[in-house]
Amino acid sequence: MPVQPTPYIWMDGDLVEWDQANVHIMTHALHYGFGAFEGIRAYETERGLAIFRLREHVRRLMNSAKILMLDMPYSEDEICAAHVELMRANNMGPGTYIRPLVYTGYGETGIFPLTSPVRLAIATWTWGAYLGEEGAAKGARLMTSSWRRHDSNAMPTAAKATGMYINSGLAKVEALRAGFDEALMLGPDGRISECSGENIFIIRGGVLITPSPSEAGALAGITQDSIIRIARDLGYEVRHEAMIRTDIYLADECFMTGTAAEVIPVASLDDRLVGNGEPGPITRELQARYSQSVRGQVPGYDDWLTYCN
Ligand code: PPE
Repeated sequence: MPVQPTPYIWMDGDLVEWDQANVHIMTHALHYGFGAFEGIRAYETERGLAIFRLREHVRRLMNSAKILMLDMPYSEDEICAAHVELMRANNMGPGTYIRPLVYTGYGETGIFPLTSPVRLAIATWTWGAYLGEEGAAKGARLMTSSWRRHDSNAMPTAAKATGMYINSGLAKVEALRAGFDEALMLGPDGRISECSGENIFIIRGGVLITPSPSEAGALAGITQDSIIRIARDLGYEVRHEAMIRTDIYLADECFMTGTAAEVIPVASLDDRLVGNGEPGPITRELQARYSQSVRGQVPGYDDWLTYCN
């Protein structure tokens, strides 16, 4: 579905009208994929709209820029303030998704990226259920992709870099064309890394298991981190462990986490039902608790929210 325009896009310090927010065709990042982005959500709370874990997202954006050796032209505080400014200017409401993007702009041409100006833009739009309402409610059907996730010595897997998403895009197309909802990606060693845009958890004997992002070459998900904290606060044991695909076939429960996806149960992998194929009770509990926490309805997680009013 096309994005519904919102009034403004923040571009290099200015609020630019949506239709005017263009770049030149000679923009370096367009040719070589040299950029990094974030996906952030904002939720309605009793105290008004709040951005979920804004500082952690901005920090990860700064870290991605550092890995790419891009000289971020703004400080962490300035970028956080720009997000709030744009949220207010666009008068955003529930279901808001925020996309900051740092990239090499129009300057010199050629692979060497560091002579291009570094640009920063932020867009907001309303984004509903990532894999559809049905995915969130009934669970997603996954397939193991024939595309391997990046080797972290070929692509810096700790960075959320734009060009790296060719890999996710190929896997997603393969999965959807084969009639599935999402792709599970293995790392170069054959162990489970992550999905095209989500981290993965299984539950076995009441214990939550998720691959360590560094070991699995997966993005260190902020939702993954939030779920680990929520699960531990609820008294569950959570472990970082390497996983192979049969661990999912034989798990009691399985779910994916991501900012856009939030918490989505996994119904099956490669046509093997996970459990009985229905979202499991712990997945349901965590899904509900996450949904309440991001909306400021659970005491103890207030440090996660940046209020926009
Ligand atoms: N792995 C990948 C590859 C990934 O892109 C994301 C986020 C995650 C894990 C989860 O990270 P986090 O959002 O911090 O919990 N994917 C973003 C992009 C989605 C898109 O289609 O674009 C997102 O969820 O915003």
